[in-house]
Amino acid sequence: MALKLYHAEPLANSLKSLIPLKEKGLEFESVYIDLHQFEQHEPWFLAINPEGQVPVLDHDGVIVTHTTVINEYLEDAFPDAPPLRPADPAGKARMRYWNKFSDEHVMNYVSIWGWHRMVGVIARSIEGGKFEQLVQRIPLHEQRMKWRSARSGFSEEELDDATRKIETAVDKVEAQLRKTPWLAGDAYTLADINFFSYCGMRLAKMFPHIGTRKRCPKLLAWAERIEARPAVQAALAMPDHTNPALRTFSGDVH
Ligand SMILES: N[C@@H](CCC(=O)N[C@@H](CS)C(=O)NCC(=O)O)C(=O)O
Repeated sequence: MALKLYHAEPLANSLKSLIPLKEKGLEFESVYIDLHQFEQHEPWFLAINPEGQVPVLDHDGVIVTHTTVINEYLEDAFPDAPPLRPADPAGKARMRYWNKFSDEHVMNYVSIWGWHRMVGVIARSIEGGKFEQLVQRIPLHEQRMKWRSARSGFSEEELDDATRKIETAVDKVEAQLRKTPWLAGDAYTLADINFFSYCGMRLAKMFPHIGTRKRCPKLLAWAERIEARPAVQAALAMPDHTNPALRTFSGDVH
């Protein structure tokens, strides 16, 4: 059995699949993809994932992409490892509801702020002609547009809209955590790992302007509980090649 994960820094999507691998105690080969050098758009990597994104799981030649799919694949492929998914249908449905919520209503909006603060700086440091050449290689239309927006700068409207979406998400998660210790109920699941990786980790540092201390004390305590887990610490200790000058808001870079 050989497991390989192609991933970038332990942030956002890469972190979201590194944590389950560590929680489950699965041995895997780590293949670092340098997003700052656009390695994800190199032909050799596109041959593995034609969408040109990380992370990607390779399990004995079975290629699995998209974090939520990867994480459930690990549940199914390794039933003897510690589970991160409830066993009963209702619990599974609650977990999947929160996964869908984080994937559809959180990830992109946190990402806009990350791209605004960091990817924009990188994109603007590349000369115009060279930048267009790099953008032309990006397979997904939406990603091409996002790289261009990052270079020219997101509009105030886009940034305000993203903040509003993040506030709504934070309030929703806070309301749930007032009722149950974890998002899907009594147990820590992939749903917690999902929201934590996109938004929960270092929320107060990333979005001080939304007033987290008053607004979401349960969420902040929940995030601390997650961050203290040995598996999460191990995932966060994976190499980080981010330029330290750009790392201030690194929780949301990619
Ligand atoms: N829906 C995908 C999103 C993957 C994604 O956005 N990955 C980012 C890294 S966090 C990436 O590869 N960005 C580089 C790029 O798009 O050029 C998933 O869940 O895996």
